[in-house]
Amino acid sequence: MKKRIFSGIQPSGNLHLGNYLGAIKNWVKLQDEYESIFCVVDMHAITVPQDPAELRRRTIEVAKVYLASGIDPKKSTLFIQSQISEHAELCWILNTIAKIPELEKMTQFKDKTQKNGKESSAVGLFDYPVLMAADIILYDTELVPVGKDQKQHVELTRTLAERFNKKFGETFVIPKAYTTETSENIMGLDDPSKKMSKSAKSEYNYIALSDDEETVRRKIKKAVTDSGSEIVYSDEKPALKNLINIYSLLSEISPKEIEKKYVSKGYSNFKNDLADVVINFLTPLQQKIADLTDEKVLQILEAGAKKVRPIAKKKLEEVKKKIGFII
Ligand code: AQP
Repeated sequence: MKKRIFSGIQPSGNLHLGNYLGAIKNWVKLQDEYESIFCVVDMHAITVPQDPAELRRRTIEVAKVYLASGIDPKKSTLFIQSQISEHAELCWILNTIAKIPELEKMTQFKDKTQKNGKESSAVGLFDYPVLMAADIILYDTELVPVGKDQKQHVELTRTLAERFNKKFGETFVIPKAYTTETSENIMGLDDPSKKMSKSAKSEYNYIALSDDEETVRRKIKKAVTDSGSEIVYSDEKPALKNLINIYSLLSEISPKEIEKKYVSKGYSNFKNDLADVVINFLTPLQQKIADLTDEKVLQILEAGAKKVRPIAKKKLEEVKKKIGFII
């Protein structure tokens, strides 16, 4: 029996290089080895305000990115989170064992409330990690391939699953986060102290997977760099380190080799070549996305929902029985 992996991305904005390099790139490799379930987590997306028409469009767009990146529906199951109501039901049950200080500690919640103000933040944003825990343990997931920014949420998932098992008897598999060096956080191009993010205020924070050539060149040109003119890969130069990481992950050239290649060549040469590397990656991906019709993608998502529904139903029934609900 293959081990099961589960992961998802929110249709909360334009997918960017961080989402690809931190998550999707790993999924594509893992689908041969693991029974893979990949979800478009639209219920997570509405934890911050979304325009309904845009949400619908982006939900399909995220699934297109999965497929165009190489997620093969013959090997992996793809579905939309809100089509399986068990996620929300299990989230509610887990809410009753999760503790408020555990959620208050979550970095993503702190970052997002800081960005938008606590007064205007929804309760759903606070509860986001509990819904994520429900997503994962509903399917007896063993591994969760995520970017490093999500490791803390997977830790909380483990805590909640263990707590439930202890209280009500063995029910959930305890999942592990799966991160590799390619799940390294890709940082914002405008601020290397914060991760690249779909919901960033400035478009100069990220390179969207849908950006055209001119936009990519403009954004990379504007990307902040550190003092000095040498191309060196070092923690003392976080902005440059981030750009070298992107270059390296997209070209499979190691950071050391990149350093060598640009000895006494300066930022401008390096940035021009980085723009070429990014464009060479994005152009075929964008073509594949354009070739996918909405109808085809919706068919794949429906077939995926049909496949996972019985698994989710069975697990939730087990949970309900254990906690004393009459089913
Ligand atoms: N900057 C990043 N570097 C590496 N990995 C990243 N991921 C996101 N940003 C980076 C990984 O992408 C997957 C999907 O993330 P998500 O959409 O569910 O939520 P997120 O982590 O909150 O992503 P964003 O882009 O920052 O979205 P918004 O701005 O809407 O919150 C996850 O595996 C994540 O680790």
